[in-house]
Amino acid sequence: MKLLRINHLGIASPTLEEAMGRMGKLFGMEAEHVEEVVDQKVKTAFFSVGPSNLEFLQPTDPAGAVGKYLEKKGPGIHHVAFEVDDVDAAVKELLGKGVRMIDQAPRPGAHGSRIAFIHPAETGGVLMELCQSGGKV
Ligand code: CMX
Repeated sequence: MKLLRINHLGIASPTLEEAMGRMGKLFGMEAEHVEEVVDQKVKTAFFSVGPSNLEFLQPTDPAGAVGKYLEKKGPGIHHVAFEVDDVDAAVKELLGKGVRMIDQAPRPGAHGSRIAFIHPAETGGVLMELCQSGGKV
């Protein structure tokens, strides 16, 4: 597999309103896309930064991955997402190497993307996402 770019950094935030207000105040930026990803129990807001993005994540369920993260660690960088051209092949490749994957097959992400997470125990403590862009970011 080839990592094409950092598609986004995911940042856990108690509310999108607060995160969007801060981006406006600090950088004069507005969110380009806001979307609920039901499967992941989050609402997301995307800000484009050059070839990459910031994805703010508000939990919709305290028992979801971001809800639990906020409860334990507070707001901050939650994951890094690498874009690949074929996420199915990338997941198969990692599974074939015996890598512990959170997702055994890609799931739906924001912007029509398909995503799969590698367990942080395999990555030196950084939650890594592989994503195949839906063509919009
Ligand atoms: N980054 C790094 N480490 C993390 C982490 C994160 N974001 N979230 C949890 N961990 C670590 C914890 O520190 C803990 O480590 P230790 O065992 O060394 O203490 C370990 O993972 C287990 O943590 P936990 O709080 O018990 O949480 P769970 O095992 O229930 O879940 C994880 C952890 C990573 C498996 C879960 O968060 C997950 O499945 N994540 C993938 C899906 C996801 O994050 N979705 C939200 C974003 C969706 C989107 O961008 O659209």
